[in-house]
Amino acid sequence: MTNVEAATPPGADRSPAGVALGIVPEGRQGGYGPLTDRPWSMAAPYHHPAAGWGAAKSVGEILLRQRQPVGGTKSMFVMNHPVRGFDCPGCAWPDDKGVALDICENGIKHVTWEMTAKRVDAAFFAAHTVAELAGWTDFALEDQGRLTEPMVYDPETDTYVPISWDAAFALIGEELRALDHPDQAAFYTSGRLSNEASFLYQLMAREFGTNNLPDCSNMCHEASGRALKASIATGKGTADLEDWESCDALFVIGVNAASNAPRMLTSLAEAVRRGAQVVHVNPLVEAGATRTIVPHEFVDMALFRATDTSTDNLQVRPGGDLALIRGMAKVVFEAAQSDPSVLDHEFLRAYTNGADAYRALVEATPWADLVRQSGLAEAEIRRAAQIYLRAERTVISWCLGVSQHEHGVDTVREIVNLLMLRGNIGRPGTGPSPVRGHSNVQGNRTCGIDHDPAEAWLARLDEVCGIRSPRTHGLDTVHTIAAMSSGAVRVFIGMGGNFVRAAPDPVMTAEGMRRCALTVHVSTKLNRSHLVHGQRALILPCLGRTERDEQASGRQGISSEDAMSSVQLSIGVRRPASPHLRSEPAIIAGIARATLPASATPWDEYVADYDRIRDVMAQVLPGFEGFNELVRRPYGFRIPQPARERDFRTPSGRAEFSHAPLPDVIPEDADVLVLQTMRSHDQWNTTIYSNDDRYRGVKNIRELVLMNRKDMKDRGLAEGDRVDIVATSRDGTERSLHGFRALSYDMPRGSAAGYMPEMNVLIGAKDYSTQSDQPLMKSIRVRIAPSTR
Ligand SMILES: Nc1nc2c(c(=O)[nH]1)N[C@H]1C(S)=C(S)[C@@H](COP(=O)(O)OP(=O)(O)OC[C@H]3O[C@@H](n4cnc5c(=O)[nH]c(N)nc54)[C@H](O)[C@@H]3O)O[C@H]1N2
Ligand SMILES: Nc1nc2c(c(=O)[nH]1)N[C@H]1C(S)=C(S)[C@@H](COP(=O)(O)OP(=O)(O)OC[C@H]3O[C@@H](n4cnc5c(=O)[nH]c(N)nc54)[C@H](O)[C@@H]3O)O[C@H]1N2
Ligand SMILES: [Mo]
Repeated sequence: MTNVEAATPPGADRSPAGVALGIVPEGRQGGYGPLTDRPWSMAAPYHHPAAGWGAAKSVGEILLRQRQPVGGTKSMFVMNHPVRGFDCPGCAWPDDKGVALDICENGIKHVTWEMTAKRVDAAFFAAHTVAELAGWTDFALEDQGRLTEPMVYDPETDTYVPISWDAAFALIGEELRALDHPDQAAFYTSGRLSNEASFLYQLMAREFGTNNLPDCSNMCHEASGRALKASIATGKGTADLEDWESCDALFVIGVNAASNAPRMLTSLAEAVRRGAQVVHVNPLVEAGATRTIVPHEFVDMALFRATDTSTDNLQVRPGGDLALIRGMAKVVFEAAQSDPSVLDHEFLRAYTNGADAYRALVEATPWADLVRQSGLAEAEIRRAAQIYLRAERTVISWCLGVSQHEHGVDTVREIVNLLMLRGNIGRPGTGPSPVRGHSNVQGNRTCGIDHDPAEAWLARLDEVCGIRSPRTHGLDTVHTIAAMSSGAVRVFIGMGGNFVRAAPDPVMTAEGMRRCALTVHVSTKLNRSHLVHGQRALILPCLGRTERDEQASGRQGISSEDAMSSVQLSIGVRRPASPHLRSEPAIIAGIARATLPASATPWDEYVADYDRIRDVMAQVLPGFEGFNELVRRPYGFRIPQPARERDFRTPSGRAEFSHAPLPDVIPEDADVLVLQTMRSHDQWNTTIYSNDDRYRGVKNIRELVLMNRKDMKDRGLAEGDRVDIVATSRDGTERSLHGFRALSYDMPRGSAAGYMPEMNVLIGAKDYSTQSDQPLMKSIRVRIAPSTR
């Protein structure tokens, strides 16, 4: 299917605010990606194996565009190197210890994007007003290159103009100290921030007097954290890479591995090779769920030798995962009637609570309900259960396809229930294994980025650091948006990220930002959030993960924690993009000194030598004793986790079965589809590299909606027809997109899919889970009809 764009371009509903701020641009082929008039096309989905030469070619194109062909290649060889490299700033997948060159296509793209030779300097800002920049695509903004010096918004000229670091810090200090209450400020974190900077950031916020620490984790794995805490008293998965390498069954639920955790393909291929069962659960059969060329195996790449990455694929209905898991548990209990040994009675008796009530609940749930709610046939559920029953050791992993739903917490807890039935926790080759997103999103939490911290944690922080942390709960992402909108939050500080683009209800978020007295963004690249500013506004440019960080005591390294709780040192190797850049710890310390003149915290000492930050962290964070020594070992260290040793520190001292009712995930009105927003292969969250989505066969278009062929036919839609998409929010308000192209895809009836962040305008501010407060980014209720414009 291929076509050239017609006259009326696609777009969203145009509220005046949205238009002025560039939040809802009128029609651009390419969505928020590069502008183009090249024809778009949709081939049959990719039939070549994932990774391999298509990936190599795609990397080459990015290297060229960022004018980095040589440096880019060299950097690949120090990335994820155990002793002298920097940790890939991409995803949180752990480094494979057995692999000399553990890299992937998207990690390389990501690093290259940071290393670009292009610069956004004072001359650039002088030449473009903010109103003009608001009309640019998000791609074009980031594509200008790296920010080079601190800038302040000048309302007279509607431009950003240079400001010294000291004056910038003084301005922030002045605004923060002028607030009536510290809770009128919010301190956002994007998950790339290092452990050391995270620790300083939360220390500053708490010393200042607020727990308002919203973070990107509120949009990705909040549900997983809450569920695992309730079930097994840890916010993290217990499985690590060795468990992945020794399990007999691996379930991969709601993850697009080939695009979002490409190095996982290596583990999947390896598992299939050694005879393990690998079952993907996803409404879409994603490229990485079938075959791959293992990313680092260049000989295989040259010979185009592919390896299978799955033994089974289950096309569950959106939100139907809990029903599937419960169905599998039902089969386990059935089997236990004739062979009691299928249950791990000893584990259940010694370590858990509530197994009998769970059994009663599962047995009382009729197959008809499980089949209807999962969207799978009873035979398919039984097949998955047989795989689980035959496996001695099982790992279950998941990502946003599970967490970004209303019932995310219940679903993750149901996963733990199923694992517990056969003692698949705290034993080699087993365990729950959430696939985390940003490279250090898990470490942010460990180091205190948490709007709702535990009392024990705060008490320890206070004792070691000599401060008095506030005890009132802080604001998370969705509540920060509401608070900016109502005027309750007046200062927004973003440590990385692109809040207005990543958040739900971007128009409301943008209007909230505009109401603020001050907005501050610590960033590497220009993005939309810089253009949607408060009365006063600063852009503070920082060093990236790949760059050398020199402080008074010499070259500094920072650490990060991967999705499997391993903490490693990362040392930047490149010359900084500009001599004026400061490190994130230095910027935080600068803000802290200006805001807290009487602070007894030795901010300057911390910045001079990050070992001093780690010394304090070693005293505050459980499992970090000897941090400075541990982190310098090759591959760092794994944070001890009681649950991994079957020490479940819940109030009862036992792992808790949950007893959630089976949720009804099917819209009452047959005309309503459940729309999920996902990433293309060529983007990193709000950073869009191109308009292609190679593995899904999509070229040169982002304003699309994927649908089941029959759902299209019912609505009188032919392939590539333009449609209007109307979403109804929980509060009854409607939001719409128009002119998007409908394209058929192999997916369950009643479901639809399109890209974030173009589709974020469909998510209302009230559309978040009551269980996790996560925006419902995979569960938007929409009507789709032929476009009327
Ligand atoms: N290259 C690249 N890598 C990334 C990112 C990136 O943008 N680009 N982002 C990073 C971040 S922050 C994160 S959080 C992760 C995100 O990693 P993913 O969770 O893989 O991200 P999505 O693209 O949102 O894809 C969600 C997947 O869940 C499936 N899904 C949707 N609804 C359901 C459902 O109801 N049930 C099931 N079983 N599946 C469902 C979708 O079809 C899709 O395959 O990736 C990280 N890695
Ligand atoms: N509809 C919908 N919306 C979603 C999602 C979805 O699935 N659907 N996913 C959600 C998820 S999982 C996440 S994690 C969020 C992502 O939300 P964010 O983390 O807020 O967004 P990013 O796009 O990752 O941030 C990109 C910006 O980070 C800055 N940056 C890059 N590197 C660095 C660095 O080293 N230091 C600093 N200080 N800044 C840096 C650059 O300026 C860049 O423009 O989006 C969420 N939004
Ligand atoms: Mo994420």
